[in-house]
Amino acid sequence: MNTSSLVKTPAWQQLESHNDALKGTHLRALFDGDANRFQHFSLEAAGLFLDYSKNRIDRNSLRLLCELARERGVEMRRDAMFAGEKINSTEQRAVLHTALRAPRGARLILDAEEVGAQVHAVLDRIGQFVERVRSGEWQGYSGKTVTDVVNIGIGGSDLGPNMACQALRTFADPRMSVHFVSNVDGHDLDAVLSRLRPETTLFIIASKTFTTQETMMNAQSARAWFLAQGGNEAGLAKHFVAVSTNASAVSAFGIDTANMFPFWDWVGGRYSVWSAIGLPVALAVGFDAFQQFLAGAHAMDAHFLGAPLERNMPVILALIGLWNRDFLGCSSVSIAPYHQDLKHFPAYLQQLEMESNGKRVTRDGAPLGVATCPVIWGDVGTNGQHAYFQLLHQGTDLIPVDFIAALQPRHGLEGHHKALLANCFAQSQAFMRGKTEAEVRSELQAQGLSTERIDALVPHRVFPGNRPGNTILMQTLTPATLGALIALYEHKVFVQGVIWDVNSFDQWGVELGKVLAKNIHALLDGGADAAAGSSNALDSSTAGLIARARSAAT
Ligand code: G6Q
Repeated sequence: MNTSSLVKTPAWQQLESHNDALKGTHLRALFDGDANRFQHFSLEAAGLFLDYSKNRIDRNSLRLLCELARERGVEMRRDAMFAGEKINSTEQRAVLHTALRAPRGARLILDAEEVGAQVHAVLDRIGQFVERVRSGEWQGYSGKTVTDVVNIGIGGSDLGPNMACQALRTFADPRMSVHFVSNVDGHDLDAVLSRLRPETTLFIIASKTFTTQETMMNAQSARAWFLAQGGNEAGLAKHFVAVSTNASAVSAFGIDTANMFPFWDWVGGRYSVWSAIGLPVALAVGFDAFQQFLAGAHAMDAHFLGAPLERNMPVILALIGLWNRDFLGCSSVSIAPYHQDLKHFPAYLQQLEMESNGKRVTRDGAPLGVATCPVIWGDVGTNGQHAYFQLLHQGTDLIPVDFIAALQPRHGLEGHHKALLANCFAQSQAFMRGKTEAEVRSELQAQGLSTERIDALVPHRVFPGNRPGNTILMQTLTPATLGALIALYEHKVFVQGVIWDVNSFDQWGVELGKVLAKNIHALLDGGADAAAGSSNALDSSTAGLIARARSAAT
């Protein structure tokens, strides 16, 4: 197999020499050398503002990075995705999450079917259902209205709606609580069920395939709980609905397909919050707000499709990320939302980025030869500042940070928001500037410390700075700005995937563990081990762990 052609492209080669030339220049110097750096390296789109000036780039870097994007066919591949071409080559599927948020009337034919009409037919059904539940017209088996919704799903069928419900909690109807159960660990479901009453609970079983072990097991247990706690078979239809692409499995589970909200194989799990998988979000915030969420994402789609690469927010975010990863060697990126309601956003992005671009071969199967997706992690500011930011400031790794903040809060508490924003801006400033030895010395001298003491303290109190960061701002966190924010990162991931030439839309890496877990489950249940020497024979570690679990169970 040949290695990827990426490193041989003219733009890549020029970027390498450019990197050598720029290496010695500190971010402070880049700011000192250009009074308008902020204006030059920031842009606005779909209600979001991106400041990427605190990255180790100059105008030349940006020019070359955009050239790289052009050489790799980003525009052509983007258009192919939007047009419904089967760009998910290993699964022979189109990738059309953008069609889920296109306005009514947008036309797109896929395999002789009108996609827009299908999407809006399901959206209409969601709208009607949401209205019935929220108005109290939809009643449980004892005539009571729904007070609790439990979404049972995992991965893409959990992370998006869970994150969005948290992000939009100030828009939610306080009379209804939405809970999320994903883990096969019974502690997850048990903790939720112990607080609920079956007669006022609505379960959404969310699974694209309707075969996922964790979800099926939780769904069966929820059903058993419902029947054991006073519900009856006839009442199941009022308390269990499904979101899936697999109507026959939904029926087999005992859910009437009239209570199933479908989606399609061209919607990837981690791109599915815009589909019926977003049902818990629509129930929480109402259908109008859900439509604003879709409209926000669509506004970002329109920008991504129409803006030149140099002024295209997802493209710029992607190129900066690629520069940091492949030229500066950053193997992880920290996501720091300075917004409590975005607390699940880092976990959501973890799946979006790492499952999409955590790949090591090209679409043709050739080894890549360059690093792909960095590790994505993080937590809300200001909490992270009092935990791991130390390492970001003074540790041995270079870890860029994406700061995300809203300019206006949705609470009325005096003083908090300015304190929050001050911390957000101060951290990105500190990462960029650092603190030089001269600055540390003069500060300590002013405190009257002895020269000896100062010499001892200086190495500990110097901050190298020169640490890259982006800042994304929005006016307020609303359904629309949240939609735009998610779409921004979706397209960022897409652009990086095109440049690396990986298939961002499959996830074969998830499969191996699933298959092995099935075998081990059978062994834990008392099945016989494979004969020593056979290809299924267990290693001593796995066999030892199974033996311990078996003996603990007896
Ligand atoms: C996402 C992945 C994965 C998937 C879950 C749940 O892109 O495919 O996270 O969403 O494995 O799958 P089901 O929805 O089929 O249960």
